[in-house]
Amino acid sequence: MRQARIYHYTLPVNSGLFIRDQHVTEREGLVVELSEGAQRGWGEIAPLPGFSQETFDEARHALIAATSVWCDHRNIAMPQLPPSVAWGLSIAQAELDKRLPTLSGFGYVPVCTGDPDALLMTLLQQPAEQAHEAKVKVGEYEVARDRLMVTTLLEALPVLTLRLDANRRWHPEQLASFWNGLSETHQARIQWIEEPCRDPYQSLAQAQALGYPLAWDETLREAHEPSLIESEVAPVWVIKPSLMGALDNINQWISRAHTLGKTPVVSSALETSLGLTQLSRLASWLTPDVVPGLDTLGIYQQQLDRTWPGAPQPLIPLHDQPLIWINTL
Ligand code: OSB
Ligand code: MG
Repeated sequence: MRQARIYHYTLPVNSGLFIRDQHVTEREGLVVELSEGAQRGWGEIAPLPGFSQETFDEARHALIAATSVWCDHRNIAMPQLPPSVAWGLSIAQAELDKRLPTLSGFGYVPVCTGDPDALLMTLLQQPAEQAHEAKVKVGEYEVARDRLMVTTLLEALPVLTLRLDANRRWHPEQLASFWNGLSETHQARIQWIEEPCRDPYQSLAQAQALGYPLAWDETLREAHEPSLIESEVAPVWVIKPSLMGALDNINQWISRAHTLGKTPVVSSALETSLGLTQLSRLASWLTPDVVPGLDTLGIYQQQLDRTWPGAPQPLIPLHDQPLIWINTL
């Protein structure tokens, strides 16, 4: 017998660093629990405002309909579902089938919250053998301020390399001024710049002109000519599963990246500790050689259902969240 349960969580967050254009103080999402005989699997469905195409209500409706199909042993048309729903259901199914390995590296690249000293403390506490990598969100303040932050970090820690993410906030001239203002040795320690400009063709043209390594994130999820995302000046693809769809789909993105010689990097879309620990397992499984971008648990005041090792927030059980649906056939 198959059974599906859906929980609805609402958790306070402080997400300003990641969702900069909206004032979000609460993160709302669903957890689906699939069971079949003694096997069980869980998945998180949480559209991210400002990034997901679907709303929370659309996701909830689609999830309820799809769980009925699942309980009925019929095939779920995954490509027709909103990405967050397809991802959550497919990862719950993969857990139930024991296809998602339990091994998890729990590695992540720390994000600079704007305080370079706090980031340096975090980096110095990391195991010595772990590569010194960090991510800096740029483009919110003046170019000179971003450049000062980057050079301060690079000078403070000579082994450090940085991933930069502008979330499309730079004009091509600002990007050029930022990049040309760095010394060549500092440029060589920038792993990549993620989505520098509003128009991806500007990011591409500037990568060709300036020679910085470009990473695609938002652009991967928009319909564009393959020549744009496959361009050799963009060696990195940021993979955000809950914005991209079912596990099969994620697998295809990662294989396509590998085939093209690109680096796929698993990254968070502000999941709770439940979703985040699954992303860590996914990254250890499918992209074992790249440290994933999962330093987002800090926006939460609680952990949900599963713990991230070393995280300070108290754990709250899933069963304390309202159960909004049970589906049994
Ligand atoms: O642009 O990569 C982004 C988190 C939520 C929404 C968008 C983004 C992010 C992150 C996650 O930056 C952290 C990471 O990728 O290292
Ligand atoms: Mg990004």
